[in-house]
Amino acid sequence: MYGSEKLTEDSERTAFRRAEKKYKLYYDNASKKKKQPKPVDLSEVLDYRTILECHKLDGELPSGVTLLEEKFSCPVFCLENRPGFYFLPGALSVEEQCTLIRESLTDFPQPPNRTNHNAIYGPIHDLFLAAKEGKVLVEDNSPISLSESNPDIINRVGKGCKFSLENAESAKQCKSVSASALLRKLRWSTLGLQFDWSKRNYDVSLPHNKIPDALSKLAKQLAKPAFPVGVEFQPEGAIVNYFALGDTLGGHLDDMEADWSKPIVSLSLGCKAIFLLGGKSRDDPPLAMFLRSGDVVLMAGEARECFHGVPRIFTDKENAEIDHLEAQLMHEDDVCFLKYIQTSRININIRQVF
Ligand SMILES: O=C(O)CCC(=O)C(=O)O
Repeated sequence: MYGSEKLTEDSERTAFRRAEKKYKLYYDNASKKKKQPKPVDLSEVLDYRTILECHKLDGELPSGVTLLEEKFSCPVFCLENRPGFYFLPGALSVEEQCTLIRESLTDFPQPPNRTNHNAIYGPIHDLFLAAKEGKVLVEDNSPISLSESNPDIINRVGKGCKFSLENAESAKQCKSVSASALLRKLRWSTLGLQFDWSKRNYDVSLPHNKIPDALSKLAKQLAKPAFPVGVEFQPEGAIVNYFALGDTLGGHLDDMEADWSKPIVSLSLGCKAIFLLGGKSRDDPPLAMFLRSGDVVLMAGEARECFHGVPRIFTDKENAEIDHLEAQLMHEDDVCFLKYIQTSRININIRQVF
């Protein structure tokens, strides 16, 4: 979750912070022409896809990695020194990934679900459609001159202001920000029980819908490896994180749910990322692992007490590894989703709150 930890001088010195810095995107100043990402050594990043391929060939696994018996619908890896952590490589079909990408951009950010834009702009309906249609978000009853019409002005507008989505032409005399700029700045939306980031807690009094049935059913199925037979996951809340190039999710704990024996079910969509799984202290050196589109992570029990974060996403053709999505989202109705996901990553993490 965002905003749970401040970076102090001390945290700069922890093993977790050092790993974050190692993998974070920095640019090479040496190159005068195009900005070039600084090369990073990825040799220590665990790659469960390769581990699985090798295991199929020779039956071997790296030390400390185990594979659960084949009683689930997909392979499930565990780590001996991180009980409660499960990695399900490629657990989502390409079709499931595409459906979830579409929903994450259209349905999931719809009110009453809240997004990071709520605090400034109030609820925004149909943001993705508005971005596609080139609309702008305009403050009602507040004409300003054209020369002032830039995103800074919007940033100065306080809480509780009313905005509406208009065509660019009719917005010329008002404070405005383009819907496509807002879409690029969409960082999170919340489904089901709404999370109040200022109090870092769930606020059950906020209007909310149930977690969509299809997502709930999928999460129940995926969560099975983390449950004893006969006990079922009850999805009550979810956070959808949207990452663009250079975005990171700092090391944190997800500690606001009542029962930590219940897993967080975390789905990866779009560009490949590096996930850091630390220990109970920031001083414990974290393990780095690749998260690709379609991978699923479960964190339950002791793993719920482990710091984790995302220091890097890869949006370049070679490293993003989204060819399968590009092939599937070719239809003209899907081009807008494809364009978004070619430079983005979406994470949906589903929780049982009580
Ligand atoms: O993006 C991810 O894979 C992790 C997300 C996460 O840790 C969170 O939202 O708490």
